[in-house]
Amino acid sequence: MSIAAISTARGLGAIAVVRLSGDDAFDIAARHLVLPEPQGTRPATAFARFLVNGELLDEVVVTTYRAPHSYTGDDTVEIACHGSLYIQQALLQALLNSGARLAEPGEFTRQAFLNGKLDLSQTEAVADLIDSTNAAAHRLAISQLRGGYAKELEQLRQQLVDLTALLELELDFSEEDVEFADRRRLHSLASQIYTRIIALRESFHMGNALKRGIPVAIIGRPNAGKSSLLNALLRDNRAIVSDIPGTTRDTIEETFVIKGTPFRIIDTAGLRHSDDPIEYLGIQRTIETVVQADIILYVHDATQPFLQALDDLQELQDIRTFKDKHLFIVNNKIDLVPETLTTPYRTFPISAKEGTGLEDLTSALVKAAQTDLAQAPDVMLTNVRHYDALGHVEQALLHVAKGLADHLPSDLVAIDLRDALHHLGTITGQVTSDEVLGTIFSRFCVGK
Ligand SMILES: Nc1nc2c(ncn2[C@@H]2O[C@H](COP(=O)(O)OP(=O)(O)OP(=O)(O)O)[C@@H](O)[C@H]2O)c(=O)[nH]1
Ligand SMILES: [Mg+2]
Repeated sequence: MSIAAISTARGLGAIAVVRLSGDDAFDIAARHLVLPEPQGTRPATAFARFLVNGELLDEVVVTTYRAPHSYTGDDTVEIACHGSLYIQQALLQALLNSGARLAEPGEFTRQAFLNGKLDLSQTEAVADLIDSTNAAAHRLAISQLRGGYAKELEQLRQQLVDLTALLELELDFSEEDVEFADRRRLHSLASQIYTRIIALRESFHMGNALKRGIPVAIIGRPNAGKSSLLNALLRDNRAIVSDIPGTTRDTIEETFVIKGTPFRIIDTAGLRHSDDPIEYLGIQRTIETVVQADIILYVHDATQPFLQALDDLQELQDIRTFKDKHLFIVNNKIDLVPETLTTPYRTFPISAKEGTGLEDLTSALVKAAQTDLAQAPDVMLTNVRHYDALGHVEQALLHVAKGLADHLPSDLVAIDLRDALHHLGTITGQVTSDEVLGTIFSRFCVGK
């Protein structure tokens, strides 16, 4: 059985590509394609005529891939035709009439996974690659597709297998009542793996930030101009701006890219003590946002005493939210108060209303992101599913370490080890369920 689908974007284009893959792909294609006669010594060309019921539908370019040397690992034919919607559909329909089945979303990639061309984490990287909208996300997806990530997982798996083998050795000996000395070695091996997993899981924050945008929280008193700043940065009237304090009651989130770096900028409810329950909830949400942000822009209204800002910052400092974060003071409304403000923090004089001072601020954002990136590990976790799976591995390893320390019998410890291996296997797809595969491949479009 073969599958077929239009692989280029829906709609009209100069050229469209129809992909056909499976064990009878070549036969099906041969029913429609007429290749030009070889002329003298001219090398074979990829041009062909595509016929439907003996009539010329289009002149096309054909690329053939013989199994296993194709994306899917099966025989594959890619037919590039003219992009007319009619031609695309008629060509696909002809292939379906000749015995192919319409491919489901992501089915070509699923086939690649089933044929062992890609592991599961790599198929997810393919989806990320297609989704990537900026340089940073693109770099991450490429490295997950090609780079160290799969190797890292394989090393972890190998270490877990080694640990299991050592433990089984102990099992064999225990019958002969040999005092097995090397539990310490087992323990140190287990904690090595554990440390590595913790580090990988910690990289998720940065990996995810790069994929979804580095979180930037805009905070400050009501009416300071937070929403105006968001709009100015986005060059758009995304958030409602008004002179009524407490206009923004819930967080508003938008992504934008500066110099290839994605930021996720979050406008929040103004910081103040409020009796209004909805506003109060908004303020709680603000504090959560601050906790998750990498960069904090505290917007100060230049017409107000800076003492206010110091109070707020002190209060937030007390709940220990600023640790390891970049904090910038944005002194807004300088169109009203021209004199400069000196603060103990990095301060940017701007007018959100008139759009002045924004370049320095955006440059500082990019620089802060680059500083963080420079410290980022080579291999980064970007996928929530993997993050969760590694969480299970981490738990299982904790049990292993505890079991070893408590001198539990080896067969009990082995159960937790197998559990760890199982969860690690779900990432690469060595262990998998239809449900998980279904969720992953439903992210793809038809034709990929
Ligand atoms: N003159 C001047 N007015 C500004 C500037 N930025 C904002 N404003 C005005 O200040 C008022 C409050 O602006 P918002 O952006 O709604 O302030 P906010 O901080 O989001 O306020 P809340 O959502 O209520 O917490 C509006 O009337 C804005 O037009 C500025 O740079 N200069
Ligand atoms: Mg607002």
